Amino acid sequence: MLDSIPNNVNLENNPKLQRALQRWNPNFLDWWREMGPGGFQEDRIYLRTAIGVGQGGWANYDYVTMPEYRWGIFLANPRQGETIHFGDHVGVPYWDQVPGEHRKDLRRLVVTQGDTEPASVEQQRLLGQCAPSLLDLRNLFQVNVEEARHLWAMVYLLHSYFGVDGRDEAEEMLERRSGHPDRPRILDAFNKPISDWLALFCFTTFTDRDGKYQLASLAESGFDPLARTTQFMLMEEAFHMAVGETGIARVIKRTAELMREGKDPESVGAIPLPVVQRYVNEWATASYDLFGSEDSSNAAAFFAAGLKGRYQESDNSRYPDHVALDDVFEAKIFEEGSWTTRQIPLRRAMNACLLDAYVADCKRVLERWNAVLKEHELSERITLPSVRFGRHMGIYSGQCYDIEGNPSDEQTLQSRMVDWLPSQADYDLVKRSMVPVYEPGKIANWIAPQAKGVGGQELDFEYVQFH
Ligand code: BYC
Ligand code: FE
Ligand code: FE
Repeated sequence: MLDSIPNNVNLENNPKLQRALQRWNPNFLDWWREMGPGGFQEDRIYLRTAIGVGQGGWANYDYVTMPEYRWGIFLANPRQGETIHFGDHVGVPYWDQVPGEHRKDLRRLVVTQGDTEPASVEQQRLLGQCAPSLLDLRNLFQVNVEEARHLWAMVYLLHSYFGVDGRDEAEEMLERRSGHPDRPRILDAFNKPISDWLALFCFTTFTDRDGKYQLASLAESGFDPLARTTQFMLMEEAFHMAVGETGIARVIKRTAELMREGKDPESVGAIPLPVVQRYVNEWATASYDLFGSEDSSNAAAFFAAGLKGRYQESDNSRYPDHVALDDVFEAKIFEEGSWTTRQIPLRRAMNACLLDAYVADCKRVLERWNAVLKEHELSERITLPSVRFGRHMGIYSGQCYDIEGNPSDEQTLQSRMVDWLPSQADYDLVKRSMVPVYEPGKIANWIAPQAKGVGGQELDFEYVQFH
């Protein structure tokens, strides 16, 4: 079985890694059958498989059943530079082994990153049962197999570079479970249920985008295997985010069309804009928390050690100073009745810097969603919640801010929460819309069709062949 793993890490000539994967793989497959997409393991899905890092390595579409998917192990091509370009070790050659003094931190970063990947598959496991079209169903499974490949990527690092501890961590990746009371996934957003496709599209827009920013910051790492592994993963992240962004755009389009016709979207099983807004608020906020605290000694240590950089750290025009010892990051915070500016030493504020870059990216997505409303001559707009609203991590957690980030008080927040976050009635409404549509070329009533097919196929292609 292992000879069929597409890879560019010379697996053929690495008996130690082969043995490690031979032990891990059956457990992985057991996990996939138990926690992967529920009910579709025998069906043939028109999926893309990465078989190389070059251009042609990408465009391999064919029917496969998911347990037979060829999960691969890829590193991006070697980087331009050859030396660490930020933190305390600027100019030191990239590490191709784990430096002893950074072993604990690196292991933790790899484990945290790796843990999110199977978590997301678990969160999405029942969505196939209410897919709005065959193409959406196929796209969900493409995301799922790629997240599982991301798990493979981190497990490759654990087995290759972290010895016995790495092997144990690789096993534990398959033992934790999203939302489990005793063995939860590591980061909070990965323990939240994703019960419908509106939540899926918000998750892939906002939470996979956290993935993009975290992976990009790890792609700057002085530990070269981590940098090149995450660089390759970023290519797959673009598809996940596109599923989310176009998904929400299609929901908005459908609702806007109905509103233009003077119909109440809910009465025909579509989703009213305020419900979309509340889902956006829920998932954007949960994703902000994934950046960790704005003021973080961990972040400072990761940066100093050259393990985790800022977004596009190697771009000198973005960051003239890659040592970051002299600067501060200013965070506005409301304390004891007035606004103050907290000055965070820049290295301690690396999570905040990454969050800033992320929020700017999210704003561009919202502009594109709002362009759909504008095209339909509607005055409604979707907005992004303030980074101060509803936080459970960081300097704003435990404080009272409204959705726009203005200071508030607990009572007001309580009374306004139904306007800002989804209520049980919202979840129920969305759930009622989720009727499965599995006929090629057909689409559910709550969402507009995709603009085009995938893998060179038309919209009405049979993307999933049921057994
Ligand atoms: N939930 O110093 P702090 C993806 C913990 S998504 C629970 O503020 P730090 C994907 C933290 O661990 C990308 N715990 O933060 C997307 C620490 O614990 P200890 C995933 C949290 O450490 C969709 C304490 O709180 N990749 O790939 O600077 C589908 C204080 O932490 C949370 C990564 O995250 C939270 N939200 O930064 C599939 C990259 N936030 O020390 C996949 C690797 C913080 O008290 N991870 N804590 O025990 C990291 O770089 C960092 O661990 C974090 C946190 C950015 C997550
Ligand atoms: Fe991923
Ligand atoms: Fe992803």
